[in-house]
Amino acid sequence: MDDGAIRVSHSSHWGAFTAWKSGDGIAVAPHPADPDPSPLLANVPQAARHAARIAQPMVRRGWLERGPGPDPMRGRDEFVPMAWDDVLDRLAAELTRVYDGPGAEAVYGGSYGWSSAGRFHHAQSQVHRFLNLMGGYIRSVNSYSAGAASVILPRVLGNFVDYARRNVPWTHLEKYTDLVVSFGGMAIKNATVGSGGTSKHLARGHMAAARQRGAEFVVIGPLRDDLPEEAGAEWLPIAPGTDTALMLGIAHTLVADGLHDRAFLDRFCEGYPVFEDYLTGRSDGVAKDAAWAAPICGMPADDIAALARRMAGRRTLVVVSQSLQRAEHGEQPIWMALVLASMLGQVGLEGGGFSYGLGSIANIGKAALDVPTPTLSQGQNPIRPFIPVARISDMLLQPGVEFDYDGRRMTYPAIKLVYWAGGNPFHHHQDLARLRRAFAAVDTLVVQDSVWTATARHADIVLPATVTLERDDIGAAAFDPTMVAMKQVLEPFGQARDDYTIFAELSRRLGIEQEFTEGRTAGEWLRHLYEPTRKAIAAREGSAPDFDQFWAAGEMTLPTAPEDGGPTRAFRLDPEGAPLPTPSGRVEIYSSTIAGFGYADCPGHPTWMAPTDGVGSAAIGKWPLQLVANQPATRLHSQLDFGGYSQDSKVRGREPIRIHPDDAAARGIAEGDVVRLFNDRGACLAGAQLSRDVRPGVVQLATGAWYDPVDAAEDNPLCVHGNPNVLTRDVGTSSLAQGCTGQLTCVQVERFAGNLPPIRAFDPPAAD
Ligand code: PGD
Repeated sequence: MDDGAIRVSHSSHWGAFTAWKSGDGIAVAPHPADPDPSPLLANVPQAARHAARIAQPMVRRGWLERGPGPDPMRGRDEFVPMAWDDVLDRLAAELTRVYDGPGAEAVYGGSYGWSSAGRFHHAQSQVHRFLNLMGGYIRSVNSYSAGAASVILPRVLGNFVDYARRNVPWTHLEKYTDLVVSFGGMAIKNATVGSGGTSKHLARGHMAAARQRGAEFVVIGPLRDDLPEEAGAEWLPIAPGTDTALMLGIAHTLVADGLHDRAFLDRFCEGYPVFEDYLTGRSDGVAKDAAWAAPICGMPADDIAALARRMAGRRTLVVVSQSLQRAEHGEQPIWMALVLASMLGQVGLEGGGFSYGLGSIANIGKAALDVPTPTLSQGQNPIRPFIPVARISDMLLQPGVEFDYDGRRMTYPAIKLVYWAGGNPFHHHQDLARLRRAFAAVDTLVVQDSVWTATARHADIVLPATVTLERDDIGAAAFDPTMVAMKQVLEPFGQARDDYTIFAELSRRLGIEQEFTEGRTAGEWLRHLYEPTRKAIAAREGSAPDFDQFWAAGEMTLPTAPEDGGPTRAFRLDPEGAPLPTPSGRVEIYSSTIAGFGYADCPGHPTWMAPTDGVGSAAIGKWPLQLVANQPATRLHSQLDFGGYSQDSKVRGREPIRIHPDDAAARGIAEGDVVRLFNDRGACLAGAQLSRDVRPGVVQLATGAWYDPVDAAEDNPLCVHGNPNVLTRDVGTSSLAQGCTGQLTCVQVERFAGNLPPIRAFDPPAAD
């Protein structure tokens, strides 16, 4: 092990690690205290020096020659390399043109994306801070992760971090829970990742310990392996997108058997009688009993009734995954799970009740920190209009058109310039052919990234950013106790610069340098951002390490708050003294506020509404397989898709698609065949893996394979690599949240018999 190389502390969204130079690249080892390190670390060694890195600033030829303006050539044009000074001069001039002309309301700076773990070189914070100093920008609200949940939960329970994510810590599940009923799973591949970093991966260990104590786990979903083997779970394979119907069937059985907790519903909840009228069919003539739910969910009615009886009378935890709400009417399963937990009388009990997202992200279920973590101030945005984040194509294609969101009637602004840093919409957004049309409509698209993502390939101005390994930073997350000194290991690749340096240089040209930099170098900023954390620790404990001590140690353990179930438990203990922040102060089983909005796609209580693009729809008659486009197991989103671990998982270079052997046989598909997935929005290739862990009628293709159009000149080209977002629908969850619905869609699959096109996604684009 002693090769003389200097080993330094570092961090990523998928774990803290040690890094050192090795040969031409780097080597990494997980944090020694991590009991279950993420396999995604194996993508890191190839990352820093891969051919997919952007080596120098580039400008699209058409933009250079014809100037700013709508252009269908975006994504099809060649690039011209340009010196930093020249490109920054041109970008400063273009920003001036737009801010002086149509103004800040013509600039979209939502720039959604996970970027990287460090808190200072955090691309979104940097771009927002810069654009705010320019006069503001059209922002986005909510996330692709939790678009529906983050709007519905505050209306019916409380803010989703404190009331629904922090309320059931892993330690309570391990100690108290008898039965975990997990809708959508608690997959280790998801729990391996936490925004800002995670020092210890705990999910698997806590589930194993709970199981050993005698806790039982049930996983309800189309994929068996959405709970780890250690949980010893029973798998109830359900048709995708039908969880609300199943929960209603369970709830009806509880009522029919008199197993619902009337006292809890009376004291702690608002509007149960209205909901019960719907449940029993008194209001609409349809009883939502187990027999009603069975054909919708594709589950035997007896199994539904048996599950209901098993959930009553013991410490039961209803967990809903984040994936569940990333679908049409995604608000409903989240709200209905809360109602089910309320009918069981379990909300606010230790290890019981309702959890949103336990197991969906690494740091949910851990103790909150009791001190602030370093955060770069983004300043103030004076521009009021915004969009729900997943409505980007709607906005770019339909300026001036009105839309609904959370009780408001809003209007899409007319955007001229889009600035993106640290995100990849050609990974995260739906219906990519439509997104291409949307980006063709603006005057200028600026992208800062370290690699040639499809988003960078569609840009007019491409600025190369460093990766974390090429700069010093501080890694910290609100629910992880280890703050990490992320130390530089490598020199920047090619001409890449830190996002901070890029914006500082732009600021100088635009006369806002002092405001942007506050006169600090990047190193001075790290010391500055460390101070609030140090002061808070010192105030609690009398003393705290100074920055140099923290940096020399490589990490620091931060104090945490007690794991007491948070405000949900406080409400249970004292409903009048610690009411919920809802209009009634109680769990809103019926919400007169939501009912008052009058949305047909989100009524006043949880409701089963058949999807347009799923079970029982016309779409499934035409495209008979349900595609689950879930989070990948071999990378974070699209990040490091070229890394060794991700590449090893590919089938003949394509993203693997899992298909049930019966569905494969019906289509003449064998293990390892390349297949074509298609519907009326698009088509992609993928590599077949036959699996009985997938429900018949369902195929699973993870997100994150880099978009690779076989002929970029076509309007709707085949993606030869396997990006499922060429197939997904670009519609909001409902008029309430307008969240992302990328998780599910209907497709057909066939064996691909043509000549296999090469994968070009990781080759730099043609340059002059
Ligand atoms: P990433 O691949 O993480 O995807 O979407 P997101 O855009 O976050 O993109 C981050 C980008 O930041 C990468 O291109 C990376 O290279 C770049 N980057 C990293 N560090 C830096 C840096 O320091 N500076 C700069 N300038 N760039 C940097 C994720 C989104 O996808 C999410 S959160 C979810 S939950 C959604 N999930 C689904 C889904 O379940 N199903 C479908 N169909 N679609 C989804 N999309 C969503």
